[in-house]
Amino acid sequence: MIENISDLEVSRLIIKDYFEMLEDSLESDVIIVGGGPSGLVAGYTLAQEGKKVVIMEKRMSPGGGIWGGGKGFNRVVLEQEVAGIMSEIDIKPIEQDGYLVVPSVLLASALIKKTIESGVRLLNLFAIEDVYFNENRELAGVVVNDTAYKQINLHVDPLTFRSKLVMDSTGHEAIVCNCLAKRGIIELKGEDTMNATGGERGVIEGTREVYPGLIVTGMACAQFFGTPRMGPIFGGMLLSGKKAAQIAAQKLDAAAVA
Ligand code: 48F
Repeated sequence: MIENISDLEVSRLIIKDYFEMLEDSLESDVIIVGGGPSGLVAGYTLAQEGKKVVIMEKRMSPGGGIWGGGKGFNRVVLEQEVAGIMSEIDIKPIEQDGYLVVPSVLLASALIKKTIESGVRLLNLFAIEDVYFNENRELAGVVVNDTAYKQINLHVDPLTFRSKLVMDSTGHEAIVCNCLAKRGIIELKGEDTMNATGGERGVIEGTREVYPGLIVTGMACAQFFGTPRMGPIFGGMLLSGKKAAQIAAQKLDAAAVA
């Protein structure tokens, strides 16, 4: 029989655990803005290599565009090249006509589980509104507010979080890139029309450091380089996350030696 629950103790436990994580997240190796497929894969891969990673996601649930499948039909299609990633996150996809088919809700939840269990600090309901530069004008963090304040248009001053690298994993919004573009620091080409092959290739090839301290992943690459969108095929997003993690780890390791 459940009895004698202390309501105050429940509140205290939540506040204590959350604020310990929050304070620990103020400085990290990598801030990943956006918890979609590319950001989650980059996050758990880096965390498994011992890097300190914070993912900031403006919505309640990470997973980005995965949940909706295609037009709300809750399946996603992936290329055979991500079979290894499916094993990493413990999913057994259906193989059909040379593709992998997975329930979108399963893919989103498996990626989230893997990310949290790998030690990534996940801050949801965190909306990035600006970037933070170090004294050399390299990207060195983000300026963040509460999603709810932004939704009700309430002016509350934001907080700053620092990191050695920032990833723009915000998909079509490319919010970090846009913070630089609106000041004329970089130029965004804007994504091209639907073409799955060109889109997937463009995302993988485009995953790179596009400004000192800023790595783009996923659909943000298409916004940056003007490559096509590709609809509900997700292998390119997952491979982009892997490539982004590799680039970030190399940079962090090189900086640690120097
Ligand atoms: O859009 P999203 O899933 O990014 P992705 O990893 O994957 C793209 C695919 O889902 C799909 C596609 C093809 O396969 O075309 O679109 O490139 O996830 C982006 C995440 O970033 C969050 C947003 O809520 C989503 O979960 N996000 C967007 N703006 C902000 C943000 C912001 N200002 N602050 C924090 N998170």
